[in-house]
Amino acid sequence: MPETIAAIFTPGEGIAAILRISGDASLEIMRKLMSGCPEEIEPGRVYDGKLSAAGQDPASEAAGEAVFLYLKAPASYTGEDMLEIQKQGSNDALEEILRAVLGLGIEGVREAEPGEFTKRAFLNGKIDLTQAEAVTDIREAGTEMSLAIAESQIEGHLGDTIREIRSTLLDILAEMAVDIDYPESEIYEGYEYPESFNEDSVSDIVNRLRWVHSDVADLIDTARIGRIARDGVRAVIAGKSNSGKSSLMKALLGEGQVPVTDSADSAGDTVEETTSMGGVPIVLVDTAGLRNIDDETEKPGIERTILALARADIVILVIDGSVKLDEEDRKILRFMENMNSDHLIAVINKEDLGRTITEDDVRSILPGATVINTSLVGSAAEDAARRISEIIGGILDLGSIDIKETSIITNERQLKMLRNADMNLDEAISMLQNGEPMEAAELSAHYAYNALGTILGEEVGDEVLERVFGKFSLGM
Ligand SMILES: Nc1nc2c(ncn2[C@@H]2O[C@H](COP(=O)(O)OP(=O)(O)OP(=O)(O)O)[C@@H](O)[C@H]2O)c(=O)[nH]1
Ligand SMILES: [Mg+2]
Repeated sequence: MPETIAAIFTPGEGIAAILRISGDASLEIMRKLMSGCPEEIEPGRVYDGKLSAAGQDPASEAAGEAVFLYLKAPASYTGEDMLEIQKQGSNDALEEILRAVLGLGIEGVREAEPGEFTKRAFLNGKIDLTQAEAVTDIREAGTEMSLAIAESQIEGHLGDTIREIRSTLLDILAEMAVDIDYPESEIYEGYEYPESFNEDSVSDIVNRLRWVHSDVADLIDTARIGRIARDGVRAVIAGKSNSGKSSLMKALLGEGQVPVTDSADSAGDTVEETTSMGGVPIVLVDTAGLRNIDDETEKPGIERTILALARADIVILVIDGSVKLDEEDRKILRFMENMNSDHLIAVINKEDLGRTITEDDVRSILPGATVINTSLVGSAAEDAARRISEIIGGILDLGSIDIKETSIITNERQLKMLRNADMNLDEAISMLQNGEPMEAAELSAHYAYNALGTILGEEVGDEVLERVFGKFSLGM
C-alpha cells in the first residue's frame, strides 16, 4: 500500500495555502482531525469543522474553524484519495495542522517530497509528462506568452498532438509489419495479387511516413516560438555615436521607462530593457557606437557591442541621415553585411535636420534590409516606434499563431526526443526509398514511435522522472 503523503501547497502569491494529503489514509485522517466529523463523508463536499487533534489550546494558531474537502480516488489531482484542509489566517496554522496529521499515529503517513503529488498524478495516469512539466513552467513563466503556453500545455494540447502523431505512426507500423510477415504472393496462398502490390504498398508507406515526418518537423519548428516566449526576442539597437540609438530605445519602451543608467555619453555600456510588442516579449539592447575602434579605452564597449550583435535576433541600425556616412558608419555597416538581412531594420534618423543620406544609399549597402526614414524628436518618435513594432511583428511572423490552440515546444527534453523521432523517421523513409528491407525501416520507425512516447512519459526511467520532478516545490 502506498504511503499517505502530506504537505502544504501554496498555489501562488495571494492565493490561500492548503494542506494537501494524498493516499488511502486520507479519510481516516479527516475522521480523526475534525471534531464532530459526520459518519457519512460526501466526496467533493466542503465541510466546516473544528480541529480536534490540533489546536485544542485556544491560543494555538490552529485553533478554531477549518475547511475540509475529501476527494475520492480516482477523481482527484493525484488519482488517489485526497484530503485538503484550509484554514483562515497564517501559514503557521497549517504547519501546526501538518504536524498534527503526522502525529496522529496512522501507519504510513509521512511528509511529501517536493513534486510528489504531481508525480503520483503522472504515475497514476491522470496526466502525461508534458502536463507535469507544465506545472513548473507555469510557476517559472516570466512572460505572458510563456504563461499562455504553459497553460495550454497543462490542459494537454501538446500531449494530444503527440498522441495523434503516434497513433498515425502506429497504423503505419502495423502495415509495415504486415509487409514483413507476408511479402507478396505469400499473403493468401493461391490468391493472385497484382504484380505491383508490393511496390505500391511500399510507396504508400513512404508517403504516410512523410506526413508523420512533417508533423514532427512542424513541432520542432515551434521550439523557436517557445524560446521567444521564454527568453524574449533580442532586438539590438546599433549605430554610430549620437545617431539616436538611446532615443529610439526610449521611444520603443514608451516614455518614462528609460533606464536611469543610460546617458548620451555612456560610452561602452550596453543597456537591456524588456518590453512587449503585441504580447511578444522583446529584449531591447542599446549598444555603444564604434567610434574609435582602435582606442584602448573604448575596446570593452566595442567588444560588448559586437557580442550583442552576434546574439541578436533582430538588429535595428540607427543612421544619422543628416550627416554624410563616415568611417564609423562604415565600420558598423561592414558588420551588418554578414547578417541575415531579413532581420535587419535600418532607421535613417534626424529627418528634421535635412537629408544627406537617402533610403537608396542605405539599400545599396544593405540590400534586403527594411529601411525607414524618421526622426526621433517630438511626436515623430511615437510614430517611428509604432512602425518599427510592426516591422518586428512581421519579421517574427507570429501573428497567425493562436497560442492557446497550438502545441509549442518549450522544453529541451521534449525537443531532444522530437529530434530523435525526426532522425529515425528520416532514416526509415530513405531506407525504403533505397530499396532496403522493410524490417530495417520498421525498426527505425519504431524508434521514432518510442521517442514520441518518451515525451509523454512512457517507458521513461527514474533518471528522467527525477530530473523533471526535481524542479518542483513542496506541496506540488
Ligand atoms: N534633431 C534631432 N535630434 C535627435 C534626433 N534623434 C536623436 N536626437 C538627438 O541626438 C542626440 C543623441 O541622441 P542619442 O539617442 O543619445 O544617441 P545615441 O546613439 O544613443 O548616442 P551614443 O549613446 O552617444 O552613442 C541627443 O541630443 C538627441 O536628442 C532626431 O531625430 N532629430
Ligand atoms: Mg546612447
